[in-house]
Amino acid sequence: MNTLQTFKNRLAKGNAVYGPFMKTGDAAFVECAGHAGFDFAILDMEHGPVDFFNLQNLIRGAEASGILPIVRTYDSSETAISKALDLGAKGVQVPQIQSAEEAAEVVKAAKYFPEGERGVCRFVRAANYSSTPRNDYFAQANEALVIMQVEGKQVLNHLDKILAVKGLDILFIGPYDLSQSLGVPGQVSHPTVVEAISKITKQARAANVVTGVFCDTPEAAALWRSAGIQYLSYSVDVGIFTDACRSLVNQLQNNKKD
Ligand code: 3PY
Ligand code: MG
Repeated sequence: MNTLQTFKNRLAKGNAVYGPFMKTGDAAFVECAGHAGFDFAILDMEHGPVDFFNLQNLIRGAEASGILPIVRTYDSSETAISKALDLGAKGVQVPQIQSAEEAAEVVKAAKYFPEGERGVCRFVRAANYSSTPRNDYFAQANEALVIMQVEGKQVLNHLDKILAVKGLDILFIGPYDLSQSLGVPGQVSHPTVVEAISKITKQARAANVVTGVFCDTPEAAALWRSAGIQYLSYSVDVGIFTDACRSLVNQLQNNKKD
């Protein structure tokens, strides 16, 4: 069972955590990932078809199978962030962070006073619809993880300022968007992209900020784990299912005729 606290303890000890992106919008896939032993699932509102009504069922699926529900918001707006948290996400992962100012706004939207100015409502799923005593709820809500994605080469010029933003828990590197901004779209193992990811990782580790990255091969996961990245988002539900189908089809087509 991955509770938020056990998850944070593992990161604090330097351990790795693994989890896929979820794009199908079907809670069964989230439950499969949880029962299979992944640590977290990123419920994707940026590139997936998921809406907020659907999102709450994905979060229920995560809770039922012991996997930590993180929501990748569709953007960095206040509603995108606070609605995901209201529904019970244990963390938000915000794409395309461009500046320290934007990063500070994200923290403000994700935290209640005194760390932020998140819009207040305690009649929400995250507060058991008001059953959670109010003081407990506001304290516990401020524990949710704040993960920010950097994925453009322009950001590299002021990464130090983003890393200094109070309330940032994990700096996540998006290799696909990064590859595009470096002029090699989709080539996530291109030397320029690998060099940029290594540089960001070193800078973040020097600032004592936990890093995360997306990978879609076991080799990339091993490479980035050995570079000290701890939050490893491994592929996507639909990609994992496609790979499993392809490998099965290959095996079946190789059956000998009797
Ligand atoms: C990227 O690689 O751009 C991401 O956002 C992670 O999949
Ligand atoms: Mg991206």
